[in-house]
Amino acid sequence: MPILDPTELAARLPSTIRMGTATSSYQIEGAVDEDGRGPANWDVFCATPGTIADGSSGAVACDHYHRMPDDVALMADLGMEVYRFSIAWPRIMPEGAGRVERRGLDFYDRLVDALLAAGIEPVPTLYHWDLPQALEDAGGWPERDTAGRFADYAQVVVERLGDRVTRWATLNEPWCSSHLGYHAGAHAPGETDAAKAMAAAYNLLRAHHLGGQAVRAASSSAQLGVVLNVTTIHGDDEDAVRALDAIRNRWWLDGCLRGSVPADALEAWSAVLGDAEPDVRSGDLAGETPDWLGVNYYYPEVVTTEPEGVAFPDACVDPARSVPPTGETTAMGWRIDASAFADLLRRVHEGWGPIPIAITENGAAFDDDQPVEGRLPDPRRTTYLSDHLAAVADAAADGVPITDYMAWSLMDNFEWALGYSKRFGIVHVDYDTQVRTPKDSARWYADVVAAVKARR
Ligand code: IFM
Repeated sequence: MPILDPTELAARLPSTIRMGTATSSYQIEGAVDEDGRGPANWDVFCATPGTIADGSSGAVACDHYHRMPDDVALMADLGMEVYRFSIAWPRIMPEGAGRVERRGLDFYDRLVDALLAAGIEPVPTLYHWDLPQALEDAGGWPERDTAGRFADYAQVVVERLGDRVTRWATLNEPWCSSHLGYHAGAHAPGETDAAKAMAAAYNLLRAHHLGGQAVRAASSSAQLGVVLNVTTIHGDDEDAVRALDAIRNRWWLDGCLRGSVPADALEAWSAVLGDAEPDVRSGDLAGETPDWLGVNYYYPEVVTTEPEGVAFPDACVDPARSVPPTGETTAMGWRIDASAFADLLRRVHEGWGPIPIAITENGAAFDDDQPVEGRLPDPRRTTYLSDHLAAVADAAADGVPITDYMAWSLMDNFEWALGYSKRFGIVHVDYDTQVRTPKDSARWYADVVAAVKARR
């Protein structure tokens, strides 16, 4: 579709939708050795040869730790209303448990104050993949104990910031932390063990529930959320679609919103354990029903059972294999399909609603040019955002209660195993000088946000 006129697009969106951007700690902060921060699993993973495409790490990233006031001013200049960032557990509890590092808390305290002063709502995520290495050494997410340590950490953070922050997300995309980290070996800690990935996935559900209880205990006004990267799955083989859907979507939606795991996923987990049984205990998921759900959407999956299909990174999804995309893709090689986004939102609402849904990430990496005299045209990213915002408007018009849209990402940043080679930002970052330049997509997006605000 052609890029929509910002006013026309804003007129289709709910006038109440709050708009902004999202980032995460390890991807932007840098300053990994400052103010008492302890080592993270990603520091160790990046130091392992062959793990990161360009051999880089998040050691400097966007240097946001030192440039935070300017980055908040940049968001304010763009008219943003909401900002989802994550808190680095290794800054708060450098050993993963016990001792609290006051200087780590102080940084987020300043960030929250700066955001509020700029009229931007802070929406922190408590865990966006940077686990204290001490906990990874103790077994990481496959260990039950890690979920309890997460709850302790959540309590400390919410006690400090809960007087000013209302909306909290426990976890970001726990599917990645479990399946990419412990099965595909593509994320920290780089393991390739299906049984560990499933135990990690289960303990992340427990962490959401235990952490959620801690959030509510620490702040009576907290609005609790969790951020899931669920997606639409197509394919001509029903069993294959169901198998991937169980692990990718229903595990997380049922686990977080209903306090149960799907029977077919449990069966698939049992199958990889041989004689052992999954360690599932009564009351494990009986914690907290979230007040809101964060949905991160990038692309739909297409599955096949044919041998030419490619193995998925998920554990336990036999017989599903991935059909490689044809047609236009982003620089990540991901399909572009905005109508699948609207379908996903309708499905989540119909199947797991009613719950307010915040779009907590959506965006695209493309091979941008360099800025010239402060301008950087990025029409493909603007088209992607325009099409996907139109899909959000369609879903909202069908009754899906969508509260927010947060573009991924505020600025180019460390794209995990792909290093700095993929740029998702609406703001360009020159990693040599740390100069930020809003791309044309940021200018267009700022006009959409202004037009939404003008409707109120
Ligand atoms: O950069 C990531 C982010 O950390 C989590 N969601 C997907 C983004 C793009 O890959």
